[in-house]
Amino acid sequence: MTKADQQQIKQQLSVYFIMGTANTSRQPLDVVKEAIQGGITMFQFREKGDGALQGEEKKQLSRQLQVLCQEASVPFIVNDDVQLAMDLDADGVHVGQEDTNARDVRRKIGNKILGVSTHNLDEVKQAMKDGADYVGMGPVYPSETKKDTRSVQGVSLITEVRRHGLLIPIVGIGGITYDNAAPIIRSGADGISIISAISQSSEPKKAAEALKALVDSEKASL
Ligand code: TZP
Ligand code: IFP
Ligand code: MG
Repeated sequence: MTKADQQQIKQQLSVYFIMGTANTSRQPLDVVKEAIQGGITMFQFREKGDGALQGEEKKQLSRQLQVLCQEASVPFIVNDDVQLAMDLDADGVHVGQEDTNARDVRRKIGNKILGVSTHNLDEVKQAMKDGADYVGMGPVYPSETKKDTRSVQGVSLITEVRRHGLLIPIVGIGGITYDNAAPIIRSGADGISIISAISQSSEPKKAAEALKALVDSEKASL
């Protein structure tokens, strides 16, 4: 990972949209299409929860979403499912602490993007050793989308990691909206990761647009 690659990932984390079929009552393809039009900078397919697609259906939807992302040069990341990411030749994989060990994932995916969820400084250092390209930190705020989270941590871990001089790309996640996003960037995160504030919006394009403008302006003012 060169310095230039790391700068590119930091840029791509700006507005990182995550979605699966459980996160919308609409056609997932329409929602992601609109979010892309609004300027999301990365997308993660996270097919979990009630009525989650499996097998061939999951594969077909993921392939269609990947095509949309490719047409717009938005990196397409698969949550957890390393095999699916390899089958599709996705741009990357995101894993949590309970999922496949990050070092094993790195071995399997070569130079694809690897993201790891982290909740304390030790997990961040371990993720860096394991070859993570970025780390997710949260929940920053209470989330209605994922209830079985660790405790809400605000921006404390983001602040701590930057205070230690660690330069790994960081994205905040959990309960993030237009109104509470700015402190995350000001604390040193490179972006915000969002499910419901875009997927449940009546206008995903406008929601994404506003978030992108906010993150860009916060980054420019640092
Ligand atoms: N991990 C921690 S919080 C969360 C995940 C996947 C859900 C984020 O969703 P929302 O709707 O942006 O709070
Ligand atoms: N963080 C992230 C990300 N993705 C997840 N699926 C998750 C936590 C549980 F934003 F990508 F870092
Ligand atoms: Mg996971």
